[in-house]
Amino acid sequence: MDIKQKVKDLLKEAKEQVAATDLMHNLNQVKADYLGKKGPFSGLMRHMKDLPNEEKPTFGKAVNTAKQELKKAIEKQREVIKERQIQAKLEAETIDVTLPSRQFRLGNKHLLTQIIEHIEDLFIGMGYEIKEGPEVEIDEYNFEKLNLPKNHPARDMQDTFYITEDTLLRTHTSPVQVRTMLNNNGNKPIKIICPGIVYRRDDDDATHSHQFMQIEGLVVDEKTTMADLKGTLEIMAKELFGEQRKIRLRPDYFPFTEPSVEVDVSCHNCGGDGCHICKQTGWIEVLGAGMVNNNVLKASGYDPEKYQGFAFGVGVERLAMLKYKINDIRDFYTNDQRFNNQFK
Ligand code: 2NM
Repeated sequence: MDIKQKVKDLLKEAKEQVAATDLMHNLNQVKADYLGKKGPFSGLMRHMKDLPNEEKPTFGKAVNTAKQELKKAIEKQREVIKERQIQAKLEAETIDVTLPSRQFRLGNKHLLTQIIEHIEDLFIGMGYEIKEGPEVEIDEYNFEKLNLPKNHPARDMQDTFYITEDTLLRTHTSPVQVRTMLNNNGNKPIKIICPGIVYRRDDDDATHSHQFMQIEGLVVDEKTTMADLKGTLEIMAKELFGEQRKIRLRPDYFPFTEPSVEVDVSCHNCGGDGCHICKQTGWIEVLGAGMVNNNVLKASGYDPEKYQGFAFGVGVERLAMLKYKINDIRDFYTNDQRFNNQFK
């Protein structure tokens, strides 16, 4: 067979192989197979010695030209493979900008948060500041400075989670008010609202929780009276339960206030006529309050001869339960969306 034809056939076969290759590493293999030292082109070159001298240059040239052409074909195919890979990647990563977006479900604030913010807004409107403080407190601020010395019988009123002998989970937010008074060096008026989580050692049931939320208010100023307290609580009662509400104060006892009162609001359900909500009395007990005990003022650096104060405390869950007729306090904490979504 004509040796030049052999070169042609080999080149043709090799080019077909190259064109049929669509993976880069296969292409490299084809290149090595045909153009390597042990490949067919090298084999042909070794035949050169059998040719007549005058044919050698033409033959050598033909083989080299064929090799060059094959190399070119391989590089061209390399580009083709690269381009295909890019196209495949682009197709795989295509973003369809016409697809509808994912729907984010917007949640809503927890009912307790809503009520706290409502009360905060009301009091901010009356010139109060919001103060928060730590939930882990020292005995001194939670009890001692609130006229509840160690072994005081009233300490039994609030069963406490102790962490050490002197540190505990606060049983009310009053320690925030103590901290505020102490920071003022006894010579600045105070108007604050202190919302937050408090803890009591209770067995949980429908109306008790070992953890709940409280809002306490404190006003300290010169010439602060019980009338200021009553007017303030009336505004709060009307804001929360309706413009028609009335309040009444009944004597009570708290160690941190003297005198102390229990505050009833006329029933928002029956308007005061008597129903099952107010147990036929027309009144519902909603909060405790009083004039800040002189011992409390003194313990936090205020001179009771010059300053007086009033304070009140209200349980946020209880407010919510009354207002929305919720009969299990645990519904606030279990995050059942069927409950939460009712208060959008
Ligand atoms: C209540 C009832 C009565 C109260 C007292 C104080 C403080 F720190 F000023 F002494 N803060 N809150 C208070 C008074 C709280 O909760 C039922």
